[in-house]
Formats: sequence, structure tokens, C-alpha cells
Amino acid sequence: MAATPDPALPMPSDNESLTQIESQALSELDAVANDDALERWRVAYLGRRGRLTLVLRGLADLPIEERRRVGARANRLKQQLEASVEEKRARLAQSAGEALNAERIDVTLPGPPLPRGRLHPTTQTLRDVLDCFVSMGFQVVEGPEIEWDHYNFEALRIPRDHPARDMWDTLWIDYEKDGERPMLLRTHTSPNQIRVMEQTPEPPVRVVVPGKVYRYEATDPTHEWMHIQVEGLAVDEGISLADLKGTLADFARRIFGPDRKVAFRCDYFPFVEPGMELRIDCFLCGGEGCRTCSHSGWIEILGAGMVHPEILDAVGYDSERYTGFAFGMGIERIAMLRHGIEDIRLFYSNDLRFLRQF
Ligand code: 2NL
Repeated sequence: MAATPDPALPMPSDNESLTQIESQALSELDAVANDDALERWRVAYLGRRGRLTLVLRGLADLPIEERRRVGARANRLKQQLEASVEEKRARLAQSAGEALNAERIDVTLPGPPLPRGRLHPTTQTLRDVLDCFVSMGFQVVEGPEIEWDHYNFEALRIPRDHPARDMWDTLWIDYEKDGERPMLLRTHTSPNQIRVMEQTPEPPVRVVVPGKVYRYEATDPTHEWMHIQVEGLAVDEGISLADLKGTLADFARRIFGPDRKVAFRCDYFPFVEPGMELRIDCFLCGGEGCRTCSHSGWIEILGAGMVHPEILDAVGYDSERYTGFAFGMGIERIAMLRHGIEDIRLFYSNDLRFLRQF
């Protein structure tokens, strides 16, 4: 049965139509970008009802002379288009392969190097200090940064009207009870030592307590409104000033060098009796006098003393039986001395040029 020519198309059975079919077919084929489009194109021209197929079927209706002429040309075009399809198919396959190749990942390649971080200089010094005390049998204990007035001041023999409170300009929490502000940002880590003693019914107690502490004060090269403190506490039967001296001299020599001379000098803290400061001979000038030791030959390292018996009694320890020593130091100060850093604010200004040096 002869196929019915599509009325929308020009009469296919002449040279002009074949020329048109050829040029349209080739330019459309050029735009084909994938296998699906290629198949649609093949059906449109070479399929059972394709444009060229219809021409070939219509040949039967032509006079013999014309049938030969048009037939020969149509068959050549058919071969040409079939060859073009194959060529296009091959090219599409090749470029798909190339795309795959371009995306291929070599899983055996080593990964790009990751930038390595480092510990903050205060963290490094903090760890060295804690390691030292841990090796002497102290336990590390952390506690809350928001504290009750009771733990931060009252339990440490610093009552409301005590002049020593002037030493701790406090950041109070915006919370009122009975017209008072009983909560604050701790000004030292001692409150946590009170907590440890309360939770340990009987000595021995041997703890170091690190942590952030806060003061309401203006910053300058040696003061920050937040800094890191380490306090230590040892309570047991028979603990004496000699234990305090031996422990802290050993600490000072481990951190600042085995040849350090140490000296203790009277100082006052409301929670100890007697109270003292520990100094080491200046490791920069060897005692001659320089800027770091303010030309005294000595550098203050920490404060210490024998725990006031009233503090022991208040946590339920028998101060006739038990004695203890305690100490406290600022970690930034230790780190500044070790590294020759002259401004505490550098630790907390997030300047990587500074931090990358440690
Ligand atoms: C300093 C001085 C010191 C203490 C802290 C303490 C804690 C309890 C009882 C007794 Cl629970 N004492 N701590 C004692 C003496 C000095 O710190 O200059 N810190 C930066």
C-alpha cells in the first residue's frame, strides 16, 4: 500500500524536495547532542514513516524515467543519512567517554595536605603546669564559672564588709534574691576547692583546679578581664609549710629550669595563714637585675599559704587534726615569662601572626 504523503511537507518525489530533506536532515543532525535526540532524528527521516522513507515509497507512483532518476538519488541520500547516523552515534559515544574520563577520580592519589592547627600558648603552658602537679599526685578538677557569692567569697573568709573584697572587682550576674545579687562570675577558682572539700567527707585532698576567672577591670599589658588561673590544694594530717615549699620549689624548677633559686616572702590572702608569695631568681639576668625582674633580680610566680583553719572547720574538717597548703597562679603570667611576651592582651586578640609563633 502506498504511503500517504504528509500534506504539510512539500511533495517529496522531486529533486527539490530531496535537496531540502538533505539540507534539513544534515543541519538537524548537527544539532543532535545525545542518544535520545539522535534516535528521534533517525525516526523522523529514516523511520517507517520518516520523510525519506515516504519519498522512497512514493517512487512507485512516478513515471518510469522520473522513478529512476529520483530513485537513484533518494537511495544515495538514504545511504548517506544512514552513514551519518552511525558516525554521529560513534562521536556521541566518544565524547561521553571523554567526559567520564575527565571526571575520573584517582582514589590512590594522596589527599591534599591539611593545615595543621596548634594549641593556644596558654593551653600549652596550662597543660605543662597541670602535668607537673599530676605527676606529684594531684587530681585535676574543674567547676562552674558562674558561682554563688557564698562559694566565691563567704566560704573563703571574705565577708561582705571585708576590705579584701576590694581586691576582686566582681562581675555580678543579673539575678536578685532577697534584694541581693548572690551570683557572679568567679573571681578565682578557690570556690571549686571548697566544693571539692565539701564533697570529700575526710581528707586527704590533693587537687589542682584550673579554669577561667573574671574581674571587672580595665585591661592593660598585665591585666585582662578574663584570665586562666590554676589553684592547688593539699589537705591531710601532718601537712606543713615544708610540704608547701618542697612542692612549689619542685614545680618552679620543672617549669623554669632545674637551676632556679626559689624564695618565699610574706604576703596576705584572707584564706591562708601564713600567706606568702613564691619568687624565682630572674632567669634572664641571673639575678643581676633587668627589665623583666624590675631590677630586683627576682620574679613573682604565685601566691600560696597554709589553709586558714576556719576554712577547714567550715567544710566540716577537724582543723585540730588536719592542715593543708594552697596556692594560686595566673597561667598567662607563667606563659609570658616563659616566652618573653610583654602584653597579656595578645593572648586574646586572635592575631594569628602572634599565635603561630608558639
Ligand atoms: C594568687 C594567689 C592563692 C589560694 C590562692 C586557696 C584556696 C583555698 C583555701 C586556701 Cl580553698 N587558699 N587558694 C591560696 C593562696 C594564694 O592565690 O596570686 N593567685 C593568682
